[in-house]
Amino acid sequence: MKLYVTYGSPYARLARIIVIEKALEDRVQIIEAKTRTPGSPYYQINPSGRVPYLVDDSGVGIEDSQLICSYLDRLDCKPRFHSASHASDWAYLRLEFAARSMCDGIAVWGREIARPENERSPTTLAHESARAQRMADFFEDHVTDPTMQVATGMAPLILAVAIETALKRGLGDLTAGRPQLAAWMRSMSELPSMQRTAPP
Ligand SMILES: N[C@@H](CCC(=O)N[C@@H](CS)C(=O)NCC(=O)O)C(=O)O
Repeated sequence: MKLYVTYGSPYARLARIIVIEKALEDRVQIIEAKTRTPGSPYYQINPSGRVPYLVDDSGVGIEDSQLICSYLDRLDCKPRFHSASHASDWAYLRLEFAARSMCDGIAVWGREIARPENERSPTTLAHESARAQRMADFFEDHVTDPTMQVATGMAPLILAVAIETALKRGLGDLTAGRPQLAAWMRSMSELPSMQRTAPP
């Protein structure tokens, strides 16, 4: 299989983490895609131009980190991050989707800050920065939930990737002044799969 990524993408990082966690490195070739480039050859492979994108052994391509992580996790029929009980566990699901929402906002901030300075929207930056702070407050109160502990689902991985992306892109340390989130993040950052996929 081929997994198309960029090394700065938080979404592609989630797929790369699952490849490591599920010991799929021999089966999945990681390929760097050229995104956001007019005429990129990658658009012939994935017309949306987004990463991550997985092409399976029969040549069928699927996009979106949510689908790709679920697919990779289930290859051995022993999903560790997509348990059947989570599928209807609303207490867990609301945390997973809150983490996705936080990650989406941080990705928007990252895209905006990557533009030339005269093309950036201060309104968008301020809006996403405030959202990230509110979401960090929310998770300060929820990271002690049993379902937020390592290897119980996608929610902890998404939140940890979001927080590290914010730090890397200059949005700041969202764990500062939030002791529970800081302690939780320290243990998440020690995971080999997090360390081996840290953005350049
Ligand atoms: N919902 C998608 C989001 C993927 C996404 O937005 N990827 C960004 C990188 S962080 C991308 O490929 N952008 C290139 C583009 O918009 O052309 C997922 O979870 O995979």
